[in-house]
Amino acid sequence: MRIIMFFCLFIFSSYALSKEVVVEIYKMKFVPEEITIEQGDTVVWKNVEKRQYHSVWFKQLQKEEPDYFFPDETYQRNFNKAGTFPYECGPHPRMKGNVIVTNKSN
Ligand SMILES: [Cu+2]
Repeated sequence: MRIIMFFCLFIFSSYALSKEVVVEIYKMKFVPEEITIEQGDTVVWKNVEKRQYHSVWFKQLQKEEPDYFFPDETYQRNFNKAGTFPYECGPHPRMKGNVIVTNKSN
């Protein structure tokens, strides 16, 4: 019984340690353009434009452009590997951003 409790605690604590970080998309920009997160964290892009759609395209990681998302919609991605991941907006290649994923500090 005690072992099961420890196991549950372990799962719960590792879950609680991974964060969700929000990047807003506003006036044709990713805000902030560059973010630093830890391995395992999730980035949520939130479109807060009035009417403009966008996409979040990691060209190095995926060949095909993902679906556009519209105001009040979100797009999210989990980062399990450390590294630097540049991305851009499919319909607006001038819009660029960067996700820096650091090793999990224990
Ligand atoms: Cu865009």
